[in-house]
Amino acid sequence: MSEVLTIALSKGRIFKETMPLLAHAGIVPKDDPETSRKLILDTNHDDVKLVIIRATDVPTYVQYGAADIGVAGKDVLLEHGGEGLYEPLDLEIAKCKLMTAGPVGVPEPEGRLRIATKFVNCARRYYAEQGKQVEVIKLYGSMELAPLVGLADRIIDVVDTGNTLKANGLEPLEHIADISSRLVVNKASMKMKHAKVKALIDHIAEAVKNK
Ligand code: PRT
Ligand code: MG
Repeated sequence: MSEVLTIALSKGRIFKETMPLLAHAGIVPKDDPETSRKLILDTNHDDVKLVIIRATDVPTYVQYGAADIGVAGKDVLLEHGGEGLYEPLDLEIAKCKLMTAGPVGVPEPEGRLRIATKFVNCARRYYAEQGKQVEVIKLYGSMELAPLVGLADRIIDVVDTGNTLKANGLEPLEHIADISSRLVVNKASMKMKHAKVKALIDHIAEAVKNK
């Protein structure tokens, strides 16, 4: 059998928005991860498999070569650091913005700010660039709650419509980065499986351009 190409994806918006791009490359999964409990999905090609994992785990799988290719949000890549990965293509999907946010109309308090976020590396980097002293508090979800209960002065999260912030009495403040999902490739796979990887990147690039 020929060498297998493994593609790492998360369920939800990334899976949904990546499927048309993969379809353009002739790749169609045999199961739907929203209804199947399988973590490894076969496709119409015997030599292409999809692994379905948490969004934040995609760079790790690709970095260690457990997957050859992955699709990850730039937010996740900025936080991971991108070590061991090539990032050859912006897929222009799952777009949003990485922002700071805080309670509506509440000015920044004096002294050391408390920042709640799951993006702790991004937060440290951002405030260091601003020359501000901050305490970064790591959370795994529902960041919007932190300022409401006095856990933090500000949060850093991805924002799309802004409705989640608004529903919780928060407003977006500073723009840190524009976010979209990127194709990432394991550095060894890029060499060892070059023809296959290159063909896939080219097909997907064409699909992105024609969208
Ligand atoms: O959900 P899970 O904890 O498993 O992981 P995840 O949230 O990292 O995964 P997923 O699938 O929700 O998001 C995958 C990627 O989609 C992220 O890494 C981003 O690059 C991108 N993306 C695009 C978003 C959003 N838009 C988005 N709106 N990721 C999350 N959100 C959340 C945000 O955290 C907030 O809770 O949606 C809420 C804000 O949305 P608005 O429209 O109310 O502003
Ligand atoms: Mg989510």
